[in-house]
Amino acid sequence: MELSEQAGVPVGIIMGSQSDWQTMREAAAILDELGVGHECRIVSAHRTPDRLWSYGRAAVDRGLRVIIAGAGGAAHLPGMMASKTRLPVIGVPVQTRALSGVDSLYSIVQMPKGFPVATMAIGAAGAANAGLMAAAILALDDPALARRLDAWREALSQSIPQEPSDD
Ligand code: RP5
Repeated sequence: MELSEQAGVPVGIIMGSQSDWQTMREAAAILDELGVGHECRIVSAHRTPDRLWSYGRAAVDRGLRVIIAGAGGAAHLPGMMASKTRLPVIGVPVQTRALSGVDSLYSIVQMPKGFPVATMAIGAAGAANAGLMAAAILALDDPALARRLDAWREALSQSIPQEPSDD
């Protein structure tokens, strides 16, 4: 990855491993639906710490505005990224086999004062909500995106039936 190149997209989706993509693709799918540009990268706090550092250091200058970071187990990626950039970082705890993602959640959520991570739910729902949260942040100064997000939310509400069925 050439970090001197401009990202040209507002959202960076980063994850600790290829194995996180099945979860993190939910964030990318929501951003696709809402027409929000994003890039996806594997950046591991433990396996590629130099990549983490250079991604975080260059993030603002490359034009990124929000970072979504997903990781599992000893999930230090979101917190370390938050320590390296002032951009809002949204953390997604990836579900793990050993501890069902509670390990990921605890690794992400309990940040020390000064370096917040907006922590989502464990797993796919958390990843999708991370995409929605990133869109909501960007919609604050993007009226067209705000309208698309409102319409997305309304469509979801309309899809919920009034009564349960046996099907
Ligand atoms: C973390 O370790 C990753 O975020 C991933 O969730 C977990 C397992 O990684 P793999 O062993 O599948 O590459 O760093």
